[in-house]
Amino acid sequence: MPHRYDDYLKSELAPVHLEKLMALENPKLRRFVADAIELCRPASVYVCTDDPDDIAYVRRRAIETGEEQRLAMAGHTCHFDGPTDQGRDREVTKYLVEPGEYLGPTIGATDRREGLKEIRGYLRGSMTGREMLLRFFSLGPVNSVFSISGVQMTDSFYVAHSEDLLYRPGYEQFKTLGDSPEYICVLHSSGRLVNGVSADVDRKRIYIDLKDEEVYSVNTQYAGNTVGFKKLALRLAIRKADREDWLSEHMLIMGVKGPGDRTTYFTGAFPSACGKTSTAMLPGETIVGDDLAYLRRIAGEVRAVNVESGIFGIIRDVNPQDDPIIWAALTRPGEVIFSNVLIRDGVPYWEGGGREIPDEGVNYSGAWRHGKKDEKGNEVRPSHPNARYTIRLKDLTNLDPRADDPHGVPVGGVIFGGRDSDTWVPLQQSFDWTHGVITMGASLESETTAATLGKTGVRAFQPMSNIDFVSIPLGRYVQNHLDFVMGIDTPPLIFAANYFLKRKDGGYLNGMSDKHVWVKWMERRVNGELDAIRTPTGFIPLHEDLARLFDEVLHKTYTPDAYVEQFTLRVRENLAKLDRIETIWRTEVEDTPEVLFEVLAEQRKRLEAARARHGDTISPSAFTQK
Ligand code: OXD
Ligand code: MN
Repeated sequence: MPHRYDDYLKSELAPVHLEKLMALENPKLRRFVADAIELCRPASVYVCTDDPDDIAYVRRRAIETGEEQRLAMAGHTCHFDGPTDQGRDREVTKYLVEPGEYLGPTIGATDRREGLKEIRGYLRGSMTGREMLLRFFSLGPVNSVFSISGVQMTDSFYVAHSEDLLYRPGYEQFKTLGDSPEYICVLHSSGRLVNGVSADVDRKRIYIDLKDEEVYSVNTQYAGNTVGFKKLALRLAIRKADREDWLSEHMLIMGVKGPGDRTTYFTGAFPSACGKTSTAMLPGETIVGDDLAYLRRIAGEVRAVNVESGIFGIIRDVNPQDDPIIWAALTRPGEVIFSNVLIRDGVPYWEGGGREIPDEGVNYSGAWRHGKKDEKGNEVRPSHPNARYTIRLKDLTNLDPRADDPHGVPVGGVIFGGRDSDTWVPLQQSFDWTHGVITMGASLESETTAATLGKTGVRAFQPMSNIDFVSIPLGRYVQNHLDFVMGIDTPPLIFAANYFLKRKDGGYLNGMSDKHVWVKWMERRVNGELDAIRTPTGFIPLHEDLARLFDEVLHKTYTPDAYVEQFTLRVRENLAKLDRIETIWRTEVEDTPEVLFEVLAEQRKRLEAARARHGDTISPSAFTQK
């Protein structure tokens, strides 16, 4: 049945684009698009299908508009975000909630009516003289029980181009929706641009409307704030997962090789810039995804898919020794978008990249030369600590053969890990699912990083590494994790990893590649092949098993002294952490499940009993093998 907004669309869209939109036969979509056009007033509208010509158009226009510049190597481009737009902005990212709806104090929210009024005010006329793009994607493999459709409207060719690398094409899948309203809508405008970057930084807003499943983002370009299907859709997917009884997580997915031809799949939740991508990229193993996972129970198993099909990764420290596969993808012809690196003569440079950084070039601050200071007198680094690369996973040589499997991969283990300099041992396994969800996932803390704006290195509560994105009351979110394995005979094992433990003198206790040994140990544990030592906080490895794996995997000797230093239980720190965690769950979260306090209390009892017998630092040899 024709609607009044159909006439409006007819008057605004060129026939070729109108036809592509109408072919979707989706009334909610037509209403949303008509409203967005009326609000943002673009000069024209371009509807992209999955057709390679449409995709090539976006790529070409990103260069022509100056949002991306061509680099010396074929297919490589660079984009700069503004100096105050270099990370996810938590302060101005909010959920729009109805009066009376309460998500809890840890979750930024604002009144829906007020918020819509404010952000729509900023969007009004924001696309004047520019083209609005419509892009359709599938979150998760196409035509799968996991997949969610999404549509993004944006006036940024850089954003639309990035999405092309990061998500599976979804126009054809959208057709199969018919008139269903079950998909995610995102409207983004970079706002007023000066020298190609969003100028009205004090009017930067990212609002997520929980009622209509719509996301609005304005006056920002940084992909974490604008690429709708990354962190913005994650927030809506967590709501959907809550309604439908599955999990939407900030997790990597990888295949770890065991003896013979065996591959065991793991998911891993690490906060941004805490080793998620480098774990998923361990050499000899296979990557399914490095950032976002949907998990479902299917036929008595936990199965997972990667929401994405590309990587928006931190480029700092990507070098031929530590990340040979990514390095190769970044240094051969092919489609790569670099952002916020230093450019000199068409070549990108970044810190820790293993090549000498020139003394001058161009970066997000404009012309740059060594020693440049910003207006506050702080040194401007050649590349931003959160500078990034965007690539397709299929351009990597280690992509798992099942990465696009519509049934997902079976999950054998779940890893939780944060940036923790003084408390957790480098590796441990929980006693069971509940113990892992509570003392590892829901107790995760991590020092802040450059992936979000604000001070770095501050210890922060990071349950499941997902705190920035949780969109339901936090207690309910944890309860969903606890309930998730109901009816599953052998739930995945849960592990806690800590790559960032330090000695008292401040040096890291582990090398960057040690994590490879840890995942190999986890793989053997999932397959019931190795013993472990039972400590008050979980099972830890035996020295002899790690020594064998260090030799096999890294060809390194792993001494008993190193083992004891790394795996000594720091009782005081663990008790202090329990205090912090319990206080947050008790005083800041209203709907904490009672079992969380019981499990934390049991952990406290075990730690206190161990301290009474052995003191504040306890060597692994004090505990028994099991
Ligand atoms: C990301 C992030 O970009 O979490 O993945 O910031
Ligand atoms: Mn992330």
